[in-house]
Amino acid sequence: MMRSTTHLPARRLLAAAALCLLVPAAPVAAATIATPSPPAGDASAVAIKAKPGARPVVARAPRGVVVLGGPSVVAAVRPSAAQGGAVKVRFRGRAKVVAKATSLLGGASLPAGACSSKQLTKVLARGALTAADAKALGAALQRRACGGATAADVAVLRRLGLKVPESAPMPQSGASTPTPGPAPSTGATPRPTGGTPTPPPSGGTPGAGGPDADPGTFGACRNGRDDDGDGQIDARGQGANPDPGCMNENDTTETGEKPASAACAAVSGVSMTPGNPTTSAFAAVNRDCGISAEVWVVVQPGVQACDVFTAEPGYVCVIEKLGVAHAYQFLAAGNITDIYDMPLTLTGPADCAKPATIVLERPDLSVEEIVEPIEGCA
Ligand SMILES: [Ca+2]
Ligand SMILES: [Ca+2]
Repeated sequence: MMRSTTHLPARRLLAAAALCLLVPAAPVAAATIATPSPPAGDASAVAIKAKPGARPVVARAPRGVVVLGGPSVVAAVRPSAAQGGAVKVRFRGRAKVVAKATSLLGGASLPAGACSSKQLTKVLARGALTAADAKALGAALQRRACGGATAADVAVLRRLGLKVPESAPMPQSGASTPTPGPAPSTGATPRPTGGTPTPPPSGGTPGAGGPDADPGTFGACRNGRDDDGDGQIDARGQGANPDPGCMNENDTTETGEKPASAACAAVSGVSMTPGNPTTSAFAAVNRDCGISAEVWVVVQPGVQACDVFTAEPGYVCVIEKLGVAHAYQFLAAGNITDIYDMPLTLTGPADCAKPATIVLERPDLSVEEIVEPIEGCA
């Protein structure tokens, strides 16, 4: 008893001292920063003063918006099909906005600090793009916003749904041929001189002028025609039965998609729900199909609501223009998956005469399709 009373105060002091070492002096503050909402087909950015090396984390991004950036700049890129709204990012520690640009493609420029490193090439959220496209978008936007953009960069930005002003020519409706001419440099952004107006990227891609290219007006993916004769027409959003060979409406060929393997097709497909065989359907992609980054489904006359269940977290199903169901991983939340189960509600009684299409977009950007009659459709 005596012993403990004499030693207790010293022990308590020691314990209190140890506790002081464990408790941080002050909680680490987090700053949330918002970008201006970019117009459709454009990009906005904020220049930021934060700790060097601080990494922004996306707290909120409208559907389809791509977020790029690092410690001193964050850009919100809104492809034409993406929703509007500001992007919010969080930084550990103090961070504040020092400059804003609402329209990077309209000619707003970034402060030199934001351009001195390649932060816009870092993808924080890829929206509805594949990882490779999001990366290509970042690199092209970095050059576009900071000077040094090439015709190939402009082509990449346009292919991914951005509206780049006509400082670099592109074939327009009614234009006769893509004949080169001097580029009228109307854009306010710094651009390299020369202005060679050829849109195809370097490397002499022969496919750009292939058999189903349509020089002069819109390309093969938005001309309303079945250019490759496979019964599918144009890009998603351009027609009721889009062609998976079109990456988007600015693509110049409808070709490139391949049939999925027989093993995959055997265990996958679209079927009507037995209790409601007119407007309720189910699309399934199963294990023999291998990993897909994204899946989209076309059932006539269209899909008005969808859901997706996969083996990995973070997937959403959205309805795109003209009733295409599109399942993809929102904000790259984890591993991509090989199994997709997608309940679908159709816009009207299923058109049993028309096959359903399931499109598998692979991580290596190749595209496979399953085109089959709708099971249980009468
Ligand atoms: Ca076409
Ligand atoms: Ca095709």
